[in-house]
Amino acid sequence: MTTSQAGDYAAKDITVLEGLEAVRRRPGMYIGSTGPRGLHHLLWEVVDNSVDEAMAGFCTRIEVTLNADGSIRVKDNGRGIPVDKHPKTKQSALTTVLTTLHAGGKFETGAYQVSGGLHGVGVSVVNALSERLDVEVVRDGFLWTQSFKNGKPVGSVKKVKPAKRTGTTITFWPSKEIFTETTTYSFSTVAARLREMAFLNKGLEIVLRDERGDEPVVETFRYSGGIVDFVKHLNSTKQPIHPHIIYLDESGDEAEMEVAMQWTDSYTETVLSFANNINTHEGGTHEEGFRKALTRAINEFARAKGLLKDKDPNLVGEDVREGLTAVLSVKVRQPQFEGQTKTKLGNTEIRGFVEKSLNKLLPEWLERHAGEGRQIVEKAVNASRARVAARKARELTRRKSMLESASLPGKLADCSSRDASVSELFIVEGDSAAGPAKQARNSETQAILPIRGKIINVEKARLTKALQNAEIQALITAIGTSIGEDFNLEKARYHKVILLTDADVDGSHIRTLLLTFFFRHMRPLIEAGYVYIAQPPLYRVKMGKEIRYLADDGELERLREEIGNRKVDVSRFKGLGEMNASELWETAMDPERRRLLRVHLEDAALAEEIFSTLMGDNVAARKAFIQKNAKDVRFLDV
Ligand code: 0RA
Repeated sequence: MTTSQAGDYAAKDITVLEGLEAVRRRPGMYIGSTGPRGLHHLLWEVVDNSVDEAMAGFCTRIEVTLNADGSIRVKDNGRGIPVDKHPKTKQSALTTVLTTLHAGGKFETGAYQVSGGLHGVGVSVVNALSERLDVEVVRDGFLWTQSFKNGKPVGSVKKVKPAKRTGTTITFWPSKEIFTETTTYSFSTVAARLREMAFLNKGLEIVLRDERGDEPVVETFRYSGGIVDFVKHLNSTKQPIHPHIIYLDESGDEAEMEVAMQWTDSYTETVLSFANNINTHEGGTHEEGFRKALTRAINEFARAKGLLKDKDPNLVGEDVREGLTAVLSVKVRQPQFEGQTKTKLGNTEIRGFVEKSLNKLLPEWLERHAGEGRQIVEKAVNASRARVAARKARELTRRKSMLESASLPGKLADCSSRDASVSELFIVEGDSAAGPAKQARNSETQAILPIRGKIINVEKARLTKALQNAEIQALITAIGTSIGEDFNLEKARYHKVILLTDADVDGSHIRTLLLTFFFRHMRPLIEAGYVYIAQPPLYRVKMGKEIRYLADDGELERLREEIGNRKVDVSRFKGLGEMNASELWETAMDPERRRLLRVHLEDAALAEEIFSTLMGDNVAARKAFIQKNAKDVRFLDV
């Protein structure tokens, strides 16, 4: 907005309205998309503002309510958005914050801001994309309110009545014109993000209420241990190899950092990093500093205690991080977010800050807990031995040639197209289903890879072992991207990898094994949106001449309600193998008629929890988890 001269209200107002019109014209520029992700962004934006108040030390409680009428209310007990009139604009600061692009943040310096990244676009963007938004502020002894329609004020700020304490309540109704796909929030997505926020802001109480169902659902997140509780939570289904969760923190002029970590007996590493509460999926300078200091501290401790001899080579980062669960959180005054998804921290000064802090703190901790230090080193030494042995056995070169070899697996029925963007790979369970699938397919664009029996559970095996598994080898060569650090998305031979498994327990087990493999070793394939789940129907219903395929019992029930007591002929499919080629084509393969669910991992921590719980050793935890989440298979259905 340009500065306007006194009295030049009309011109000023036009500039403001134009600003928000731009948001409505190109919403994707501001919130990424107008799909479910963009919709959720609106809420993150509002919550971020309240969390900023908490980080500044003025807010202790945030309440998020998913209302029955489709609106969302976010209430905090911060200072309240200022309502006083700006001497220049003659407009209440409240109106300015809600109607001016990028004017949402604090005016004072000194506070951390979640700006520049995914969020931080300002609540005015939420206002612009809401058909209605009501704001209530308690401040200066009064309740103040204002309402908006599509970003435009419906009236001026009203001084309603005297009121005690302070705070801000924003209620918004996402615009159905903008969010054409859906305006419904997912409870589990919101809960996961709010829980993460509560972990990252020690002591902050965040309450989530869902008033949309018959019975209200309430979850309260408050962690007095902060990220230590986060690590405890991530490791709740794993077996720690030492008792204490390591917690280290440091604050400097330019930033604050804290890290919590604990090693378990697993073979994978889980390092979650955050900058100003934003999950830095792509890493960045804070992670680089952390990794460097960690590798150094463990090596120095190992040598000092004689656990590594002079002749032994150093442990490499990969060895040191095997089985590690860590949460690294930094708060930076002016974060720079880079990378494809703007989730990579770019501030160069942070690398040195984190590394230097940990170069001091880590050795101190290890000295004070020498017994635990030894256990950690022992694990790293074992990892190192396994790695060296594998290399000695030419495992690495074999793996390279295997993964890069031009020869495709024998049982792959490939498609003829070499254009990956139109090519699809169906991973089909069992030979009996593979036959009809091969017959039915469009062989130009659809390839079939049969998977026999159970593939190896990569959660319980080191990578070298997993790579000896024939099913895994076939999978990797067929997809073409290689895995782990060698992964290259551009080499993907298909832009749709579709899991086609039975609708029964075995089918869902195989599906989870496959997803676990993708999650651990080909995560960018999921992140790129290339992994899908086909949903073959459970029922075929004949109603006279019409045939309908129904996904589940719920759909069958709805159909019965719909048709009353008309006579229908219902048959239940037992498995894919029972379908003939044309049925399989119609229900699971024909791009015009099939149902596909795209798999995506919005929240790394929840994904981690799901995979380690579903595929790990803790049977009780697995049972409890499945019972709790039976209706909400988010990772399998969003
Ligand atoms: C601008 C300035 C101040 C606070 C806020 C905005 C503020 C915004 C939101 C949005 C949701 N909750 C919020 N709480 C506060 C500082 C006010 C002061 O100095 O007293």
